[in-house]
Amino acid sequence: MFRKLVSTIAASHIGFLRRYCIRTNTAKSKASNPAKCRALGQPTSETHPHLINPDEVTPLITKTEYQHRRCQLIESIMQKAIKTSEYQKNHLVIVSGASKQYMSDKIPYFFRQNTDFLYLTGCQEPDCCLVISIDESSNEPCSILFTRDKDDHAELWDGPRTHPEDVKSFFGMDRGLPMSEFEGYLRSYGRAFRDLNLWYDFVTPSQKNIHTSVCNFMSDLSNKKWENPRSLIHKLRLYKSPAEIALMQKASDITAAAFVETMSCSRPNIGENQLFAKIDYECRMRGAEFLAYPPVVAGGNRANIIHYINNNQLVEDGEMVLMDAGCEYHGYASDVTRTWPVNGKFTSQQREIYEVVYCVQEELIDLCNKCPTLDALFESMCYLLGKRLQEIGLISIQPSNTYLMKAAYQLCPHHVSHYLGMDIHDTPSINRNIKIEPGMVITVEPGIYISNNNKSLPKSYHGIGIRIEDDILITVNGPVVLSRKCPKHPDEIEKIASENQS
Ligand SMILES: [Mn+2]
Repeated sequence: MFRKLVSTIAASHIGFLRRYCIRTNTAKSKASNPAKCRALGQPTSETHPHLINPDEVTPLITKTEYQHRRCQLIESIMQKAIKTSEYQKNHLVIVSGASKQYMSDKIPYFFRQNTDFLYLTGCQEPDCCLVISIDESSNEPCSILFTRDKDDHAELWDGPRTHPEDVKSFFGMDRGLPMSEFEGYLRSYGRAFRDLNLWYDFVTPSQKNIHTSVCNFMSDLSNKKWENPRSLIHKLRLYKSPAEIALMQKASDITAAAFVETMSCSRPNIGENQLFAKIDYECRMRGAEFLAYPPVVAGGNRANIIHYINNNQLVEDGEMVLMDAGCEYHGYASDVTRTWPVNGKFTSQQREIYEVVYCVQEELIDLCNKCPTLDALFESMCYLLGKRLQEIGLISIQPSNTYLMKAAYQLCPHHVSHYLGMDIHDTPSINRNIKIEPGMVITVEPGIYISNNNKSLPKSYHGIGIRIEDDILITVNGPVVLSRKCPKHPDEIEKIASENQS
């Protein structure tokens, strides 16, 4: 019946999937919620009512939203299949979660879930796997979540694991199965449907055991046809839902407030590690789980090392601090950079360069009204920086724009923007040459870096490294600066940074 539906008329499968989605979304589990008597491998509204409301799988993201994301993925797969006349085949989609990583012996790193898997399931446990089958024998696509087998000893050490029986009601999946049945499931699926399209990321596998099983499964198939679902998932992740926007707004608010506290505790000879500790503390105290990435806390000339994360020097009187930091709030990141004088007062050269970066950043945010590509935004940054540096006499007046932009690029060697979301460099398979659209979140982060080794600029400017970075939501009414609560005007920066000077 399924095959008939999709093959009769191309458009009909969309209607079919819509009906499937509506049915799944409104279906009420008749069984009483087993989570009430049995703990899951992650917070629920019963165990963590301060974090999760009923019907949410993760904070603010409901079971319905996760089901909708899976439906959207099925839709994009079918749409792609129709274009390549593969729609009559059976499709098997496998997206694995991450495994725990160890720093030594039995000492784990903090667990980070595979983002694509988390986006589609909301499952926060290690070693799980999502399988979606779209086949001709059943009337509907089927989402299965494989979870770790019960293990009393392991659970004594690491806490409870989600039971496959609880997967339907909590995650809104069609089925839950124990991981020990994964290989058997693949084998019997391969026997039943010889002509199938496998959707699996062979390029960046996230779980060793799953990868081995899928490779074995693939080698046994007579028809070895596969595609990577990664870019389809990234296309969905690129556009943020209202709940995701609310989470990102909160992440930005927390980061902004933490920045204000951190700036205001600065004084000469403060350690970069102390500023790191301060921003981390202020973010966590406001509800963030942790910083979304190792922050750059760079005093003086070290700001010219773009990815400086040693953070182990003292910031001397007269130097600036460049801090690139942001928290992660329930799976969503913020990414903010501010640069301020550690003693609360810019020198005239610092202020001169700061104002150039500040004005260019404001102009670039304004340019987002025209929905350019990120690469076009980068070109604009080079041009605008070049123009302003010419105005203050740091780049010589030459007729050619190419010269201007090249000179500016030498002072800002990094891109001006990336997509932002569950990952810091979000949806990396999405090219930066597509026009930005409402629903996307991007960073705007111009900078000027004049190291002590710079041979073309006067010595009085040496050791100045400045970047200003904000998180921008694109809407139909123009750009919204999510990190707007983080001060950046030079007067405001000086005021806050001089609050606690002894
Ligand atoms: Mn950034």
